Amino acid sequence: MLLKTICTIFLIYVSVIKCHDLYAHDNNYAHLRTEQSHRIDDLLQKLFDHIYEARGMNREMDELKREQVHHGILLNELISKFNGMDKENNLQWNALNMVMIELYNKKQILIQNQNQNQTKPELEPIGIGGSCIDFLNSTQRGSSIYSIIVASFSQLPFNVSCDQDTIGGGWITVLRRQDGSVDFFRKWEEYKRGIGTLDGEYFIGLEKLHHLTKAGDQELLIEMEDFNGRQAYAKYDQFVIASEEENYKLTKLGKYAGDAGDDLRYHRGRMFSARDRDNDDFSGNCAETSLGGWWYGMCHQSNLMGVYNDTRYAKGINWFAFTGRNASLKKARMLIRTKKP
Ligand SMILES: [Ca+2]
Repeated sequence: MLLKTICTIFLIYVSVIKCHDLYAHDNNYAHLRTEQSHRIDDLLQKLFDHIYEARGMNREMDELKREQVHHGILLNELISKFNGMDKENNLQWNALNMVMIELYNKKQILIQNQNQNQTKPELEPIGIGGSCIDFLNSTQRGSSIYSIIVASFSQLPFNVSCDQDTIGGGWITVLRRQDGSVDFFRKWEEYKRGIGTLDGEYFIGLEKLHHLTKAGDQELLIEMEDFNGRQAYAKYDQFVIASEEENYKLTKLGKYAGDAGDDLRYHRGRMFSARDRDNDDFSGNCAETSLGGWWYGMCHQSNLMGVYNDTRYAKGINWFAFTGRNASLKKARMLIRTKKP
């Protein structure tokens, strides 16, 4: 009985323990499920958050893309407007630039005059004009070096040698031959730019000559002297040299006056030629055979840029009616003057 009782108690004890274990196990299981569920909830929440965030980012991206397109359109509009304004701006810029250059030149002249007044008070200010004739009444310096501006050539002034004494003055010296100190058998670019110095043997250069004469309001004076001291002159009431595109053609030559003979007439309508630029009507190159540069035809009646004191046929400084072709002039000058209206 006791044994039965003990057995019964033992069985009951085992059952209770078991039940307790089962209960505890059930409790743990429930707890785990709850924990798992929370984790899943957290994960889901985080996932939703990410999705929400991603959607937000997509919206921002779309907005950015729209803005980019909008800015692109604005930029294109600005570029086309800028291109449209380009020409107008250029004109305004050029005008502004010209004013700036003018101001700069005036400032330079003021500085130059100031310096001259400080160092050489006896000299008149040089000043700037468009031609030697502009200085006839403005200064007492007489024949000298002056600065002129020829706007079509450059906004910057350049110096010229003015003769204010011969036949009323106002002459720009274009060519001067006097002692053979300068070689005049040159290439095209040198005739274009100019040769020698203002106070010596000199040629002003075809480019300046073109710009000075293209308006057709210049008269031309040519003075000459031979080695026997004989003097003569030729004067024309119009003188025009074309642009380099036309090879500096002598396009216009006005009425002749003088006692040297009308020996530039033959060269009217002819282009300039140099040793490296044959524009003449001769089968050979007149510049090579006459050793100079001129408005050669076949080849010349005058050759003022020939070789100094060269008496060989047609190679010297010739003026046919005055020297023939076997004598060279001792002195020769070409001068131009703006005609009075
Ligand atoms: Ca030729």
